[in-house]
Amino acid sequence: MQLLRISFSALLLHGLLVLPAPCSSVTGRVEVSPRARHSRTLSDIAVWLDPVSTPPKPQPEHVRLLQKGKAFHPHVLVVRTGTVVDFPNADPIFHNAFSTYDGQLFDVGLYPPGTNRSIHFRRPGVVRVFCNIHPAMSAVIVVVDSPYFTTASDNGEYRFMNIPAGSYRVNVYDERATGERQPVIPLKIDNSAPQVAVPVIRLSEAGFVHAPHKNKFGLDYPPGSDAATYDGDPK
Ligand SMILES: [Cu+2]
Repeated sequence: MQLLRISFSALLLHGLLVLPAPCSSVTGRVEVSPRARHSRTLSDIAVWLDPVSTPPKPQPEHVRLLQKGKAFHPHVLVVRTGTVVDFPNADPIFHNAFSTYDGQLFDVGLYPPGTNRSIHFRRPGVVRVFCNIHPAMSAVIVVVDSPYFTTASDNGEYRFMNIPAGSYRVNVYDERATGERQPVIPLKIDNSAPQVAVPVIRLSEAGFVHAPHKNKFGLDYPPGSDAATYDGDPK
């Protein structure tokens, strides 16, 4: 019973009780007008807070981009720099995953049902991912130098919890946005308010055209490949 009488202040004094540092939640909304024909939801818009001072590098973490039903799930994946992305093949057929975009070049080769391939993403950037034998398959991996990232809800809302005081930049990425560059909003958090609201971020998808992509050799997919339809639509 004696132990139970240890006072709160004594625990603090001995460093046995660590009070959480004050943090704020950050909320906001992305509006897209006009929307592209293929856009039925805003849930594949990436949103992240870039800390102005670089946070320490995390331990590599594994995140999954599933190949199933001849599609990548999710269509847009946001990960922190240093993350290993696994591409498990849950289909009864072979798949591939490759990117020729400058965010990170890779090609995991053709691999059989029930197996996995992994890629370590070491630098920030937007990486468009395709399958070399199924032209309808595409995904986007947004690699960010920040632990604070998410995708918007179906109607464009987002929320970050427990953000410590500091200076940040709010970034968005919408693969169908056609503006010159996607907006970046400076944000200062001093934790004096429990909730910080970011002004609405407005994007436009006017002029978005879905063009078929090339295979990993930079050539058109051979005739007879699956129809090159867009798989960015929510299933
Ligand atoms: Cu495939």
